[in-house]
Amino acid sequence: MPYEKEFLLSLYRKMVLIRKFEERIKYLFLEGIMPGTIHQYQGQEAIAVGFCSALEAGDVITSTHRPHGHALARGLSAASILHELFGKTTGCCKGKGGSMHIGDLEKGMAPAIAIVAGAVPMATGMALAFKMKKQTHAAVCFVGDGAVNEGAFHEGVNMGAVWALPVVYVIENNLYAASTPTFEMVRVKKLSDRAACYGIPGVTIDGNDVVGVFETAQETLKRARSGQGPTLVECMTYRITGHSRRDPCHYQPEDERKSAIQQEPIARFRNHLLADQLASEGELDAIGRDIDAEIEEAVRSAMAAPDPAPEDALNDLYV
Ligand SMILES: Cc1ncc(C[n+]2csc(CCOP(=O)(O)OP(=O)(O)O)c2C)c(N)n1
Ligand SMILES: [Mg+2]
Repeated sequence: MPYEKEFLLSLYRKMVLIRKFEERIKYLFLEGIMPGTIHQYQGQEAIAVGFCSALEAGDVITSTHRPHGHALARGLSAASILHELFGKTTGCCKGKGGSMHIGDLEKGMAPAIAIVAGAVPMATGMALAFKMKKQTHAAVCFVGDGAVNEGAFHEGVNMGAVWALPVVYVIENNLYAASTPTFEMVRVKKLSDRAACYGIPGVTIDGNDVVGVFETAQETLKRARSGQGPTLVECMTYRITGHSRRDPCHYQPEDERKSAIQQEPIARFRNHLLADQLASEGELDAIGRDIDAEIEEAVRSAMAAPDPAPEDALNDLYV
């Protein structure tokens, strides 16, 4: 691979950070220690990491009801997210957003929107602002496959196309919208075929290949920044966790699930690094141990952090 070892290990590290973060909070949630609900990102890590690794300072991403992976990939700390999940004032949204509204504009992530496709017009609007201000920044809009049948998706993507805005629309096709199989909801064979109706390029790529995703991100962002407009990128992947809390995934056929797990992005990339002698087992395990320590410290500090004062409830409201 034509990449420095340091860069490849940074991709691996970020994917493992997301996986371990999600696995840790799954138990905090199931044990009733963490409040609220969560939608998790296990299995889709290569998409957030591949795309966010191609971003620059000043670029912005939008996210969905499944935002933890996007936030970690964009550089929000595990601690600032965990504090938010515990509803603490020290969280990235002062504890007022919770899981589905994670974000930090200073880090280049608009607080996530849980309404399916709700962030599409917002990403388009931020890209319009970049263009009007003559900035070379770009927006990356992550959506699920379920978003493509929402009106907001059509309106947002069409407007981005018409005005050739610097935005990349990224569909994370994990084959399900909650428990509904994606290809029972559309007649097209590829969701990227929808790009034709907006007159923009559409591609379908392997969303479990982190380096491939990174390369597509580089190409489509270059296009966006140079005034050539948006691209619709469909990343094929699989959600190897439940849709949300306590979902046992009974609707995922056993053989489909088994083969998807064999294709999951982290083990695949790890095997690749080892086979190409780009890293040793010891080095990769040490990365995992570092991350375990980082997450444990974040959990400890989140649980110890102060709860918001009741009188703060009406602060930061937009009226
Ligand atoms: C407009 C709207 N309709 C319904 C919901 C309830 N809902 C939350 S997530 C979800 C499924 C979304 O599927 P997809 O877009 O494929 O994302 P994934 O969950 O697979 O990441 C639904 C129907 C919602 N949040 N917003
Ligand atoms: Mg989906």
